[in-house]
Amino acid sequence: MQKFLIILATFMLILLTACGSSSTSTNSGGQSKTSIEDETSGEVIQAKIGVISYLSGAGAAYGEAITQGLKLAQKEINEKGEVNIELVIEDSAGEAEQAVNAGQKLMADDSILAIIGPTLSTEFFAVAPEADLNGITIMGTSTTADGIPEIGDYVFRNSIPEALAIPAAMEKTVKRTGAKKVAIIYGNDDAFTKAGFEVMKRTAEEMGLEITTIETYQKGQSDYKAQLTKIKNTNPDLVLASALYNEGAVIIDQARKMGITVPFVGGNGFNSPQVLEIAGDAANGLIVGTPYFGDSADPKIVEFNKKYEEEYGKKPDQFAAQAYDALYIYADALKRAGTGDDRDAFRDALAETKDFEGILGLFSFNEVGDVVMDVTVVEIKDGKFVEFEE
Ligand code: 1QQ
Repeated sequence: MQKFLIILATFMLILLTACGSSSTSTNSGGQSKTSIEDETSGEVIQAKIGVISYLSGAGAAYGEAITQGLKLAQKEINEKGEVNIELVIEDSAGEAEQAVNAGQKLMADDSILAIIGPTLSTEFFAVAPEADLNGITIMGTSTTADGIPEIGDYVFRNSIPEALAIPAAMEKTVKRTGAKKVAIIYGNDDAFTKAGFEVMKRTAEEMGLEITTIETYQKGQSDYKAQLTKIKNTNPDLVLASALYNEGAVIIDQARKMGITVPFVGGNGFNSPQVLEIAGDAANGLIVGTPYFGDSADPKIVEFNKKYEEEYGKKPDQFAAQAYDALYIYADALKRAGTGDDRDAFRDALAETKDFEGILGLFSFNEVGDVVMDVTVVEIKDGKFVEFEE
């Protein structure tokens, strides 16, 4: 019996070790770890970056785009040979608790220099204070709620806040349509959708627009008829919707089916090809503020599209582009830090990022670690994202 128990325990231990880690580690570009020293001797700087991403669940296309953008950048950066980045990728499933677990695992690993992600502001607000306390840099590539960089000195993002994106889209839309009455719908259980709502309400008030009704929904809801009926009855000139694509695309689809034909204005979460995938032509008339327009004639974006398509067989979206730039911003900081194993030196170098030329344009952090960047407004017309026509 004792023997059997020992065998069983050994077996369990092997099983536990095998299942213990769900993370994937990639190290393309192939620099050998043993030959790596710091920049002063002209050798490659080695760094391990933890990534927390929304890779499974209803909004997994966000995380897929982000990790693909990161991996493409990783490959290029490593090929250049100045720095060699290894990515340790964890899935957060869009859940704050899972993101915290992933974050703790990465923070506890001394070989991890810094973190990228998590994807959603809701997740980021749960993880970033702990990263800040632990003195490890964390940077969001898609987190757009107010107050993210203000969490602490080690907290950054390269995504434009809704506070910039939404007013830009609202102003252009109101100017073109002459809208006076707006209805609002938003998810009241998510940091990003709530932040977007606050910006919409504030901006509508500042612009002197009449808010006809404010409707809310919850994550995972599939029937929005009650909310949309109320909206329809108030006869607005515009609908302001603060939603992630997985709910937002369903909302706009149901709205069109109920005969709500007015334009929709949304935030960053709507700038995903998934909106077209889910809502099809119903998405026509959706207007969003974004740092990225994929069909831009900018040679940097044309080139990025080409490389991304070669690698993944599809066009990149905003989330892939932001992640791609983010890893280049990290690589740039690494070079200036001169080492890949000093968390403080890396933070200080990153904070000094100025006029970095990414595919999203010139990029700098302001004094709190928030972005200084231009907003583009795009709209869906004839089943395609196009630049907003004034
Ligand atoms: C946030 C967002 C989402 C759209 C990220 C996918 O902006 O949660 O802040």
